[in-house]
Amino acid sequence: MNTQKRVAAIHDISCFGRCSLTVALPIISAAGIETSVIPTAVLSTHTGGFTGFTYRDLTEDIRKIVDHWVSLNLKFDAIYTGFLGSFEQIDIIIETFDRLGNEKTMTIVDPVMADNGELYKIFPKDFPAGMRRLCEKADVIMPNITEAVLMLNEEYKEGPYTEEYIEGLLMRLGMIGAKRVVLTGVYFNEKELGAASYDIATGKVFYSFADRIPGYYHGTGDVFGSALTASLMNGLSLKKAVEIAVAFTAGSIKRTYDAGTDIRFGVNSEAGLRKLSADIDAARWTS
Ligand code: PXL
Repeated sequence: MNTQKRVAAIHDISCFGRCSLTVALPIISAAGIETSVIPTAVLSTHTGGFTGFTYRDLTEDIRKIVDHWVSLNLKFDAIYTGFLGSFEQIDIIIETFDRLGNEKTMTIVDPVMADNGELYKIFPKDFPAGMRRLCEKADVIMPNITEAVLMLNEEYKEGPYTEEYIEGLLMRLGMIGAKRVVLTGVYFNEKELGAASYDIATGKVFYSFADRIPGYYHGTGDVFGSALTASLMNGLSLKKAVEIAVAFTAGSIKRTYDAGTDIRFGVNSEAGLRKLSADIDAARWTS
C-alpha cells in the first residue's frame, strides 16, 4: 500500500502577497501530500515593498499547537520551515523537529532572512547565527546566496559567479550539518538563473537553470521551496526535485511578467499547479 505522505509547513501567513503559507499549502497539497500548517505570525502582507503592514506574533501558540499534536500521536514525513520572526521561534522549531518527527522525518529548512546582499530590515544583525543553528539540525537546507554567505560569515559577492565559487560555497554549507544543500540564485551568465544542489553522501553537485526574467518578484523562494518539498515527498531524487522546482518557479515568474503584475503581489504559481502535479507524477514513474 502506498500511504499518503504528511508534511507540516511552519511559516508565517502573509494574508496578501502570495508567499509563505499561502503558497506552501496549495503547492504541496497539489502534489498529493497531506499538508498541515503551523502559522508563526499573521501579517496583512509580506514585508517586501509594502509599508504599514500588520504583524501579529504567534510564538505563544506554536508550542501549544505542537503539544496538542503530540497528544494525538501525530508524526510527519517532513517538516518544512521558512520565515521565522525571532530567536525564540528558532529554538521552538528546533525542539519541534524532535517532537513531531521520527528517524525517517525529512527536515527541510529555508533560512529566509536576506536577499540581494542584504539582511531583511526586520532582523537583528546576529540573526544569521540563529538560522545557522536551525540549519545544523536540518536534512535539507535551501539558502539563497546572500543567506549562505551570512551564515558562513563571508563577504557577499555580486554575480555572475564561477563554478569554482559556487562549489566552494556548497562545500562550506555542507559542513554546517545538513545532508543535502540546495543553493538558489545561482547564475554563470546574465541569461539564465537557477539552483545548485549538493548531496553530501554522494559528493555530487548538479545545476538546473531557466531563462532569467527581469525584475525581482516576491515569494519566489517559497514557491521554489514548496515545489522542492512536494517533489522530495513524492520520492524524487534531489537532482530531479531541483529541476522540477526551478522549472515551476521560472514558469510562475514568466506568467506574472507577461501579465505585467505588480512585483510585490507575488507570482502566478496557481496556473502551473496542474502541470506541476503531472510533472511530478511523470518523474515518479521514470526515476
Ligand atoms: O517569502 C519570504 C517571506 C515570508 N514571509 C514574510 C516575508 C518574506 C519575504 O520578504 O516578508 C513575512
